[in-house]
Amino acid sequence: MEQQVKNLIAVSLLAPIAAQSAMAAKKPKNTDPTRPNVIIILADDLGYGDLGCYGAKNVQTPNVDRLAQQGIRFTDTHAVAATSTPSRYSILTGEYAWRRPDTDIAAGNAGMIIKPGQYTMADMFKSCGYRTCAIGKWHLGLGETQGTQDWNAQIPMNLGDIGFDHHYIMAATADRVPCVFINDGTVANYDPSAPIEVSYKENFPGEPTGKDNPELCYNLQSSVGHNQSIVNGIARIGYMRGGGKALWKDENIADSITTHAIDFIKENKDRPFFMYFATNDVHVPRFPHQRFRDKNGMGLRGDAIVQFDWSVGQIMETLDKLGIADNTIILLSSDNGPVVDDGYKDRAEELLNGHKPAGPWRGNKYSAFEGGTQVPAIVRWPKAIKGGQTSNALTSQIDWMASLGSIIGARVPQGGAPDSQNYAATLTGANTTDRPYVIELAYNHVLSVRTNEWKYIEPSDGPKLLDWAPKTETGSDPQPQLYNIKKSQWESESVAAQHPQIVYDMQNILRHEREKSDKHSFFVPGV
Ligand code: NG6
Ligand code: CA
Repeated sequence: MEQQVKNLIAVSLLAPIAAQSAMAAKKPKNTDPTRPNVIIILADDLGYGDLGCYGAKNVQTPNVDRLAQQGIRFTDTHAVAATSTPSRYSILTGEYAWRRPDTDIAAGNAGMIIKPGQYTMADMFKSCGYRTCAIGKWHLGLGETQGTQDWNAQIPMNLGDIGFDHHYIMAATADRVPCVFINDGTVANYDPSAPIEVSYKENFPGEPTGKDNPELCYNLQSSVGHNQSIVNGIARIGYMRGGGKALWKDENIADSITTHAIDFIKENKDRPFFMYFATNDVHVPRFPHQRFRDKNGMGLRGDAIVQFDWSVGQIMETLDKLGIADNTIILLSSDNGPVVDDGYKDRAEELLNGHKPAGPWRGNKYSAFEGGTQVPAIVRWPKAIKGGQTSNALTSQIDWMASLGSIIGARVPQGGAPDSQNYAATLTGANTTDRPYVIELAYNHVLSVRTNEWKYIEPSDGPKLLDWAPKTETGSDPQPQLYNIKKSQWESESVAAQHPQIVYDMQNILRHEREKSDKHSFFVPGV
């Protein structure tokens, strides 16, 4: 009897939800395969080897693994750059970041790097009737020029001016001030009693810093740098004052952005939408919510991966409940390769226990070696893509814009997305055609070229290791380097001397690509 009552209660409680989702599932309005919803899930510093479906053993990622099982897992996809700002710039504009001098890792008070005149991925979707949004990490500047933003009012130049209908973002990274979310151009939860000031030059009088007050860094301590303003017991890069109740708590960032993403999906369930969902995970400071802690043996870095997987699962579940998963493309990837110690004492290095964040590749974030730009990439679109596929095609995130544009029939204006090529057939598994070559940009501005068989790294004079990111190989060498990737994924011994013709051909690719910058109408800031 008691059990019956319990069942009854359970059924009656579930009924409205079930009815709702059945209703939604019955007739999703957007079933047009030429207007699929598109969600880009872009993780931060997530490595090729950090996911179960890419071989990780020390951490579980069941949601991402399921996404891969239901779609295509790519094994040779490259970010355009080995750091965030240039990588994201390239995804969102379809232009190689290295064509511009001002796309290095942006400060939290950088001016907008993509100016309103430039054609963006968001413009492209908007032109086809999509509702567009960006949620999470931005790191491409806000406002007109560096350091001139008034964080206490609407920031006059923002993502709304480059095609995003809705935006809920952090200006840069979680380790850079200002530590507040910005909702459609104004600080979210703004606290008038605590006006916000930001400087990347000097501290505000009387404010504690990580350098002078390490005892106030009760949540995480710095290992390198990260010794300026302290927010939530964690010292950051840059100085800020104020913020009050608008200041984020690092442990709530994933919840906050995931909730906003779910709300956006729900609001737009009946019309085509494009969502750029850029997580803070697994970038430093890694400080995930308590409920994701201690689920794996790798400490905070592993917990951040678990938290990322949770966010992905929430988005998948939302699509399922609304009955719109079938005609939604999810593209999941990372902005650059992984890094273990990136400036906070989170024990990531000592707890790896055999885990290889970059999988089989040499180097990591920042590096000219493959680990700098080799990223996981998964595409799921149940309506049009058969699940369970693995594609070994050589692909680059630079082509997402033209490829997605071709799927939705966008007419890209002349000069728009100039480096992006249409590889929609590869992206959707219709074939496994390689890009003829992929260009990679390292932190030290060195360019590399990958073909299906070869990897060429141009000569440079810099140090072999970054002094501020321990164990990070730059890939620099004064000699040109050539590796046969087909023979060995690990770039161990350069065979440049044995293959002068191939070195020449690879150099020619770079020369040819660089010459394009002089000839055509690439966007030049300030002109
Ligand atoms: C570096 C930071 C690093 C990270 C990186 C940007 C130090 C010592 N290191 O300067 O922690 O913030 O910039 O990462 O400050 S990215 O993924 O956004 O490009
Ligand atoms: Ca990154």
